Amino acid sequence: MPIAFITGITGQDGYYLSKFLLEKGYVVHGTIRRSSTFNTSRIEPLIAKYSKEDNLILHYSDLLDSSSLSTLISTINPDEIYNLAAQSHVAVSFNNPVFTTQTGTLGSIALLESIRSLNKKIKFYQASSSEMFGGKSNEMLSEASPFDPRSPYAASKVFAHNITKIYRDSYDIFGVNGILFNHESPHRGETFVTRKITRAVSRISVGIQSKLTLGNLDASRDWGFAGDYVEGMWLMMQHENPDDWVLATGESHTVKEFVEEAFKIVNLNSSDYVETSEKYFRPNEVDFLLGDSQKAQNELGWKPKTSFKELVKIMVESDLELAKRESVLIKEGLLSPTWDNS
Ligand code: NAP
Ligand code: G4F
Repeated sequence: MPIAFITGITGQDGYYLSKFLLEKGYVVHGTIRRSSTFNTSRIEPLIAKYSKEDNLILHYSDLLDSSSLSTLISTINPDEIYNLAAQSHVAVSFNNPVFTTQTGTLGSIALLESIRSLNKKIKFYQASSSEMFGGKSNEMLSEASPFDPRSPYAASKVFAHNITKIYRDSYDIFGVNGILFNHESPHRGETFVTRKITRAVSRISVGIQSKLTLGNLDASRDWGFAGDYVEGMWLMMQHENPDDWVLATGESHTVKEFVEEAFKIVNLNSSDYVETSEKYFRPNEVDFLLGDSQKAQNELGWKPKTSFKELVKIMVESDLELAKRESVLIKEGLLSPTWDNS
């Protein structure tokens, strides 16, 4: 059975990728961070299903602890490493620039060094990002487009992207960069804009929230479904030669369009509930992202399966179920709503 090692297994992509690999028959090892509260909620169903047979094994580690990463790689000797861990929130990266940069850069080089010294046959996937492009024009962006990072997060991703290429070219290591445009799901973190919107719309619809406060409504993103994108990550690792590939839908929508589509699903008018606040604007904005995934389509046979409208619907419907459960708990006095004004 092939063995995969995933950093960031507790995140959105970590959940979808480990599910995908486990269903393919992989043994999956993942790193989790020690935390004072549980941080494994996304992967609990996978733990219940796969850990008894030792197909899913979790290890305490941190991207800043290179010795623990190296010990794990030498003990597990995986076939494939997927480096998904990151402080992945762009706005937070302006407040925590050193931590974001350390996590985004040191982890990738520590993993690549482990591969170089322990076993050069181990394949390496780096989670690169469309944020690296900067988004100052309305052009379609591909693997050939220049990088122009606009946040500490994006700058750290450029470093990790470049060091992956450097190890590939210098040491003949199978290192790939997946340049992924925004991808979302019901498992998306709740402070990213799509999930913030679908959580609020659902709570407003069941009467337990009164407004939705956002930042820049004009920013435009190429939004796909995370479940589609993890298949692309795996396909990159199965390609004959390592390379860089863009995964994107080829459609860009503004935050305002996402908001309107989400409210339409619950038959409400967004203008009755949405307000903006300076608090959610960033010191520097990526205005427009639109990706060209032709190379991945031609070389990997990958293509996005979920449309923008389907994505919004999947997320709103899932969050409606959550909101209904919250509504019951509020009525029973077991939960206090804290989300208005957040
Ligand atoms: P996510 O939900 O924020 O998950 C991030 C993961 O990284 C979590 O498991 C988190 O652990 C872990 N982590 C954070 N800091 C760490 C550290 N110092 N050491 C070890 N683990 C750490 O992100 P995602 O949406 O799944 O994205 C996965 C990767 O793809 C990230 O690298 C992201 O930057 C990149 N990316 C995402 C998108 C997108 O649209 N989703 C697009 C392009 C690239 P905790 O659970 O303990 O916090
Ligand atoms: O959902 P966001 O926070 O995602 P962002 O900044 O595009 O980054 C995500 O995608 C990247 C790929 O391009 C990943 F690399 C990264 O890790 C992350 O997953 O914000 C999207 C847009 C921004 O322009 C932001 O200014 O939405 C705008 N926005 C407007 N109001 C808001 C809000 N964003 C957030 N998080 N919260 C708001 O209230």
